[in-house]
Amino acid sequence: MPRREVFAVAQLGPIHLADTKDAVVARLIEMLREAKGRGAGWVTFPELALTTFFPRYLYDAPEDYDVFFEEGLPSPAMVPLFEEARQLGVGFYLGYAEKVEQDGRTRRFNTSVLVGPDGKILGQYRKIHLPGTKEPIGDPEFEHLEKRYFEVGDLGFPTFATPSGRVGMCICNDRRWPETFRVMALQGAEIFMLGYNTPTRNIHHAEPAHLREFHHSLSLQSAAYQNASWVMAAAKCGAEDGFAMIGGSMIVAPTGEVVTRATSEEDEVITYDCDLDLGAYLRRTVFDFARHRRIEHYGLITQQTGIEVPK
Ligand code: CDV
Repeated sequence: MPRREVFAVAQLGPIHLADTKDAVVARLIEMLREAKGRGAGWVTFPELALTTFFPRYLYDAPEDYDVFFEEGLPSPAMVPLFEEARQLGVGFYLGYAEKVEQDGRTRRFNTSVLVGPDGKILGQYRKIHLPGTKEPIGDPEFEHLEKRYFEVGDLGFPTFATPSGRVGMCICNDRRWPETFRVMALQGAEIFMLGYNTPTRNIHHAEPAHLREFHHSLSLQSAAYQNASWVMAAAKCGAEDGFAMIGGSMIVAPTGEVVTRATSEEDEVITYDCDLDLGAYLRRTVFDFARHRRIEHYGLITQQTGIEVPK
């Protein structure tokens, strides 16, 4: 009996500073219903899906930026989404800014949560590869202050058993680092879910616009192929108060092929009927990790971060 499941990716168009969380959640619910109508059992929503991409702005006092954060799970703003998903029997991935009392102090993370089709919280992931800076660079066009507002995630790259297969989560910049996906694949992940907010202009250096989408796609396609897993990638995109972000939400098969891709920079649902045994076949053959990996030669990957040229 082949294992098949329809997965949906719900891309979000812009969320402006003036937009309320209630209005955003209403948009998420509309897309959830559309996904269910197309037979989807799971929906992947973007990174920081409840607000504008606030790390582009400089705030000093926590009371000025706490409005972007969620406390509790579900937070009050999330309750209607959790309730609707449970009633529809649809599982989902949702990115949000998390504020939590932990280890005797207030901590803030760029987080995603995985909720099962029965409404049960399966687990969280806290973003590890935080891009940008802690201090402003002084150019409002290119500020990206994730290191200011968030701590590096402390949960590793966990994976979660679901009725549709084992799911691993990551967030945006994590997709540029192959270690992210390999660590999840080594735990048996068959489906990677991720949300992203990727500025259309590179925050590091000027480059041709087409490279932004190319590198996004390249990262996801190689992650899918090299780990024989499905990738569900959801953008928040379009111009948020004039700050443009790429779309390109997509579902990638374990062969590395993009099987469906969003065409707009607005709210848009894409779906695909995924054959989960396709990945299992590749993991028994070309990517049979147990037979072919040579860990005795991979030590440097966990022993050093930067380049150290041998003497
Ligand atoms: N939100 C992100 O993590 N954005 C990064 C940008 C800043 C490079 C990304 O990888 O798309």
